[in-house]
Amino acid sequence: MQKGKFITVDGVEGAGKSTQINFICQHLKGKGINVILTREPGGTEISEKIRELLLSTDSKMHSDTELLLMFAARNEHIYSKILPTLETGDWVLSDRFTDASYAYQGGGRGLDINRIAQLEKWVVQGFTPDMTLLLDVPVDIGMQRVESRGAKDRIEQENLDFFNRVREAYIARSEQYPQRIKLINASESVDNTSNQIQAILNTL
Ligand code: Z5A
Repeated sequence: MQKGKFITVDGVEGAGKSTQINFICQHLKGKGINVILTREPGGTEISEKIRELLLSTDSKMHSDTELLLMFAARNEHIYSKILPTLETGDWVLSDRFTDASYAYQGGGRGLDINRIAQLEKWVVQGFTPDMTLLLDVPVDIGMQRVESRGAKDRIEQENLDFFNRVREAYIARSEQYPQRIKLINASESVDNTSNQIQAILNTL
């Protein structure tokens, strides 16, 4: 039985997830909430190994393999980390979750949404975040922010069209699930984004 709350943060590259996740963590801790920080793909020993495979530039990967590996990592993450933590009453804050598969593999790669939904039904089994903060930024702005970071991983090497499709898919999901997915304008300053997030978190 889930007791803690499950919050996810998602968005295109350079939207500021990592930056804002630290802010959210501090904000929740300040309210006396025990929260653990995790990420996808990753979060457990096995899922982090799958992440390495997924992001490595060493070899090409079939899009279906990519989707299946995302869900394999997610399966491990949910059942060995997220659910056991929520059962203790602690909260879980995850940098990305299933929405990313719809956005990147569905929108970006153009995979059939029904197949993603089938995997979601199998692996995630109706378990959804209590709240998803979707940081939205135009792709060119996001890319400029991460430009100085150096070597790109396998997915980061995709082109502008790919990331524009990813962004559109995220926005479409926020329109489909407006109660859960809170669309946040992340194109302004870090403080501006944090203020929007704080106002939303206070409604929880
Ligand atoms: N992926 C997938 O395809 N399918 C799935 O199901 C899942 C994931 C779960 C790894 O994710 C990849 O996996 C990702 C999607 C795919 N591929 N891509 N691309 P990740 O989350 O680990 O990697 P990421 O998307 O590359 O995250 P990121 O680039 O680190 O983005 P971010 O966390 O949103 O950005 P940040 O580090 O907070 O900020 C970037 C820079 O911008 C940094 O210098 C900040 O100081 C700066 N920044 C942040 N906010 C601002 C504002 N407001 N103004 C100016 N500058 C700012």
